[in-house]
Amino acid sequence: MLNPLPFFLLFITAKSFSTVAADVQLGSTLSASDPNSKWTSPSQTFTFTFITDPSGASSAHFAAIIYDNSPNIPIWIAGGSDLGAADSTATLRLLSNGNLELRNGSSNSLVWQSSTSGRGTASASLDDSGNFALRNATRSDIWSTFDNPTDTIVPSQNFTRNHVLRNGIYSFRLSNSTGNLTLLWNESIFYYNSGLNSSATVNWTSPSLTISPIGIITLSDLHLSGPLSLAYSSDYADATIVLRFVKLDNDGNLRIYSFGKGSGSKTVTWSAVSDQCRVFGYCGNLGICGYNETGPVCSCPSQNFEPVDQRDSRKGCKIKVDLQNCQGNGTMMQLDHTVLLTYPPESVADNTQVFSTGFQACKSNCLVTNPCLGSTSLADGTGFCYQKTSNFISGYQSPALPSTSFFKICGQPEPNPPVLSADNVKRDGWRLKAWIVVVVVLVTILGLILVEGSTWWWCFRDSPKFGGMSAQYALLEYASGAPVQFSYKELQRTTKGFKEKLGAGGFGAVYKGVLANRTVAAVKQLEGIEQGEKQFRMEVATISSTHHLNLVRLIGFCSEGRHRLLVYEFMKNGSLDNFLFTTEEHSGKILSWESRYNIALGTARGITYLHEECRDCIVHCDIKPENILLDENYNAKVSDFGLAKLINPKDHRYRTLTSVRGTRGYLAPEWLANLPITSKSDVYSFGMVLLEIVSGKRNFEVSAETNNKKFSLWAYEEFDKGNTEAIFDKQLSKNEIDIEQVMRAIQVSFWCIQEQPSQRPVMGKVVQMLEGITDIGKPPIPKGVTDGSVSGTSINASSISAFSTIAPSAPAPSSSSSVQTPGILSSVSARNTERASSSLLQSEAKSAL
Ligand SMILES: *[C@@H]1O[C@H](CO)[C@@H](O)[C@H](O)[C@H]1NC(C)=O
Ligand SMILES: *[C@@H]1O[C@H](CO)[C@@H](O)[C@H](O)[C@H]1NC(C)=O
Ligand SMILES: *[C@@H]1O[C@H](CO)[C@@H](O)[C@H](O)[C@H]1NC(C)=O
Ligand SMILES: *[C@@H]1O[C@H](CO)[C@@H](O)[C@H](O)[C@H]1NC(C)=O
Ligand SMILES: *[C@@H]1O[C@H](CO)[C@@H](O)[C@H](O)[C@H]1NC(C)=O
Ligand SMILES: *[C@@H]1O[C@H](CO)[C@@H](O)[C@H](O)[C@H]1NC(C)=O
Ligand SMILES: *[C@@H]1O[C@H](CO)[C@@H](O)[C@H](O)[C@H]1NC(C)=O
Ligand SMILES: *[C@@H]1O[C@H](CO)[C@@H](O)[C@H](O)[C@H]1NC(C)=O
Ligand SMILES: *[C@@H]1O[C@H](CO)[C@@H](O)[C@H](O)[C@H]1NC(C)=O
Ligand SMILES: *[C@@H]1O[C@H](CO)[C@@H](O)[C@H](O)[C@H]1NC(C)=O
Ligand SMILES: *[C@@H]1O[C@H](CO)[C@@H](O)[C@H](O)[C@H]1NC(C)=O
Ligand SMILES: CC(=O)N[C@H]1CO[C@H](CO)[C@@H](O)[C@@H]1O
Repeated sequence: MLNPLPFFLLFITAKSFSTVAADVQLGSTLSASDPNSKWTSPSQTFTFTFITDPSGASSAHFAAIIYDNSPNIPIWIAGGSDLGAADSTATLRLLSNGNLELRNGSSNSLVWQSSTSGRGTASASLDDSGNFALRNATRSDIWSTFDNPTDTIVPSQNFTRNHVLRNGIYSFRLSNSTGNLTLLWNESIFYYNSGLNSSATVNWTSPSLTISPIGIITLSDLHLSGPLSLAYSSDYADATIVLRFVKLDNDGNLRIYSFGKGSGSKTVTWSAVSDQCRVFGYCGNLGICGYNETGPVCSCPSQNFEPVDQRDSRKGCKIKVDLQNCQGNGTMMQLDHTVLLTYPPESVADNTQVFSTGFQACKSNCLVTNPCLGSTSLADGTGFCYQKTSNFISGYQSPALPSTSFFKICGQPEPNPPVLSADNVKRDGWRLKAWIVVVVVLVTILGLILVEGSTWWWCFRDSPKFGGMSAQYALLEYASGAPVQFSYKELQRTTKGFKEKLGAGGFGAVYKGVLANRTVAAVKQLEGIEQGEKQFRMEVATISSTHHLNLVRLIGFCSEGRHRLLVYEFMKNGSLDNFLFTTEEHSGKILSWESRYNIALGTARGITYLHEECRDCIVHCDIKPENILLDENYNAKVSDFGLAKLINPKDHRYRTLTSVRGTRGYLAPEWLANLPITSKSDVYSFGMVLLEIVSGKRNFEVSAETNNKKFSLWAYEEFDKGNTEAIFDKQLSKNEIDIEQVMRAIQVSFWCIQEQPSQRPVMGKVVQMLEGITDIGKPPIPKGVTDGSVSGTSINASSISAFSTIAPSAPAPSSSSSVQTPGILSSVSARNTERASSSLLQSEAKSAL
């Protein structure tokens, strides 16, 4: 007779294990040649089986855990996608000693193993979370795929600082000290290092990164009361997404992917490095990264070089004639709009690697220096020259880059054949003209400086009154671009006691002044600044170190007691709004389409420089027609950049002012939704301005003509109907309009005002789109403008939700310590702004120059 007790026990055991069922028995085998051999999770969400190379590059087989039986979504690969390649008869065995082994069928050679033999493995199972674990008799994990990730993280997987994602030469880790997300090339070069700016307040003990099921990358720690959000996927909280995961791709970028139900394909919803060419070594040694219509492209610097592998341009290039066999015949080959990135970065302290010199000297110095393989001359006003001696050089070419690079070669330079298109030819002609203008302007300015300088010196050399000041106005100081410090008295005199007011911006009133050397200047009296003297000077230094044709130049400053003033170059033609939104009586002020297009392009270039190319990158935060000034030639110059950081967030006056600005319709939705402010917020504002440049109407204007809808929304509807003519300014005469340019501008503006920051292009891309270098797809409807009118200083909840898709249940996205004061403007905390500008821009931009 059966003893009832063991039977009962058996029953209990089976019952309690049924939730984790689908156990894999020791001795089980998966075989690549049998498509039906697989281990599945209890509800069949995940499957452990053999797949063929997901990239399609080879015929190799991989033992992988895949999602939803879909071979193109492997979330874990035995040995990783580089070392785990096996043949078509390979097997994966869970041996009775507890080791998991992948062997090639042909040679029986070991490809990969879990190294868990003799550690008491009693069972193994694949869970519905996607984790495959080997467990001992008391069901404690001995080894698991979550603890040994390859290149992917899925929700419910904890990624700690002991873990690494790898793909090829790239790896991803959490920094031990700061909890930052770091991406490395060859285990040594950081090209992305970004996280929360809270290192000062958090002592990380066990930081752990997760991708939440609604699509937010969060960081948790024992010390924190709750997880902190680091990155948002563009479709976060979208309920139709069934799986999200973070993956380190083989191009070195870390991305969040979404997999929608029934869509069968994955989409990218966030990338760590927004500019793929900024991924170190993306194009290999001596490869140059640039963009064509479809994406990043790798090429060789010139025909003096050849690809290492004809079939894979990412493998890099080699020089055809070795420099060592070239005594005396070396020359420098010039590449415009190119920077060379090397590792280790040249040390600014070492004046043989980085120094200030002219363009020609930067070229010739390298030619006579050994070892020097190339050099980069920055044309951003600093005149810095970087000498490249490293044995790994990675280049980046973009029409928006103001720098020129040189490669040392043997013999005559043989440039790459130009990509000839009618468009290019037109642009080249235009460029030549632009160059002539630039040269003429420069010569004129130099002449003027000399004449004025010597006249001035002649007049005042004997005047003791000016003796003290002359040092300040020395030519040398002007040439170095250092801002001049003025006394408050001096500026009072200059502006005749602040008499002639030019306007009142968000940061204070602006007055006209005439400097001692008769230069007309605009003097801005800052309000609401409570920063210390030192901080103010630092910001002034940052602002004045930005030199660009399309940025208003800072001449000097004053910091005395509580007075804080900035002195800018004076713009004859005032701000753009005066020209765009004029009434009939000033019809003399209508701008031609050509000027408008140049203003749009100039503005975009100025902002690109602020975002991507200057040394301390800046998010403007307040782009609007009032802040775009025009010189006598109607060149656009962006003003008021770098000021957002100076304002004390506790100053209520400023808040009020900001909220008034907010009503003007240029603020990106993330300002209202308390999301991090990034350079993409500027892109949004630029998009609104661009639409206004085309239409001559305020984007938030509501009238009967626009069916009582906000202009920007109505404009999209007309555009969608194909009725673009309705959008552009009636005051422009039809025959002078370049319809192709207008169409481009309209489409670009709709891309820029997309609600999701990640859908908006970066400014560099905007420049390329406007120039017609990059194709522009049809923009989707910008949801953010569908509702509208945010009025007054208070914004009600309904208008916030209309601006964002955050479900009410979604956790409030918060930075560690942003001040949670009631009212919408708590989001405009300087901290947010600072984080935006530092984490997203500096880390990328500074990584490898
Ligand atoms: C196993 O086979 C694959 C595909 O043929 C091959 O690439 C790999 O080098 C082999 N590995 C070993 C260890 O033999
Ligand atoms: C299983 O592993 C856990 C943790 O390592 C250990 O405490 C336990 O004793 C092990 N059980 C057996 C049966 O070895
Ligand atoms: C991840 O970490 C959290 C908190 O630290 C813990 O509750 C959870 O069980 C962990 N998940 C896994 C799969 O280890
Ligand atoms: C962080 O520290 C842990 C344990 O000390 C170590 O295993 C890990 O490799 C370190 N990670 C980095 C990125 O240095
Ligand atoms: C990566 O680093 C190792 C050791 O530092 C070096 O030997 C190797 O050449 C590097 N790889 C490349 C592609 O430069
Ligand atoms: C972090 O650690 C340091 C040194 O152990 C300690 O002085 C400091 O108070 C800690 N900070 C926090 C926020 O716990
Ligand atoms: C852009 O470059 C890629 C990679 O070289 C190429 O496959 C693609 O066809 C190019 N696209 C265009 C429009 O030239
Ligand atoms: C340098 O160039 C000249 C003319 O092209 C050639 O005759 C000479 O052999 C070259 N010298 C070397 C060292 O290559
Ligand atoms: C006049 O003085 C200011 C301040 O030093 C300087 O920036 C400006 O270039 C000078 N103008 C001329 C024409 O020299
Ligand atoms: C703009 O500048 C030009 C050139 O100095 C001048 O002729 C024109 O009158 C100015 N326009 C306005 C509206 O001030
Ligand atoms: C960590 O990230 C913050 C913010 O992104 C950045 O300011 C800081 O420099 C990073 N830390 C390191 C060590 O690079
Ligand atoms: C780079 C950056 O923005 N760092 C700031 C982080 O926060 C501390 C104070 O919390 C500031 O002092 C840093 O300047």
